[in-house]
Amino acid sequence: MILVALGSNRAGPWGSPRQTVERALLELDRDGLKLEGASRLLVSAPLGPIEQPPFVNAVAMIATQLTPQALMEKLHEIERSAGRRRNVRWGPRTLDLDLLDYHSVIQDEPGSLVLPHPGMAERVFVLKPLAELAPSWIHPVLQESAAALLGKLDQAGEGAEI
Ligand code: PH2
Ligand code: MG
Ligand code: MG
Repeated sequence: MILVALGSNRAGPWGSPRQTVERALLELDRDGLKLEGASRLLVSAPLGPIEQPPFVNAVAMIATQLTPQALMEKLHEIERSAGRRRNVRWGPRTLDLDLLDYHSVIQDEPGSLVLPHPGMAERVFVLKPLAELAPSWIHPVLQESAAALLGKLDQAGEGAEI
């Protein structure tokens, strides 16, 4: 299973954050990528050190023959088409596409793509849509399901449906 997290909290060439995430889902279904499923779109308060607008988040399940690195480059290309400029770390962005899991591959070499995505198990804005899409997906390192990991987090006020 290949899982991608989507997030947007700034309007761009594809429109509002919501329109941007919807368009990104279409982009995940072309050019060698096949969209196999997606969660609903959720609105969540921004997590992190910077004051910024709320995010629209979702999680998608895709299929592709691309390697993890080639897929990551493809995701960056889609981010760029959506107007993403890489500047402030964790700052507002038109589109963020994070590779959460690639067929349960575990890799963590310095300077290379880390899989599964670090920190995903602590983030309601990732686990909530993931638990909706694939509740029995197992975190390759922690060996716990998306639903179980979500159950451990405080979800108060997070991830309202839009
Ligand atoms: N992404 C971040 C930082 N903070 N907060 C929410 N709610 N959703 C996000 O997608 C998000 C965030 C950096 O990628
Ligand atoms: Mg991110
Ligand atoms: Mg990212």
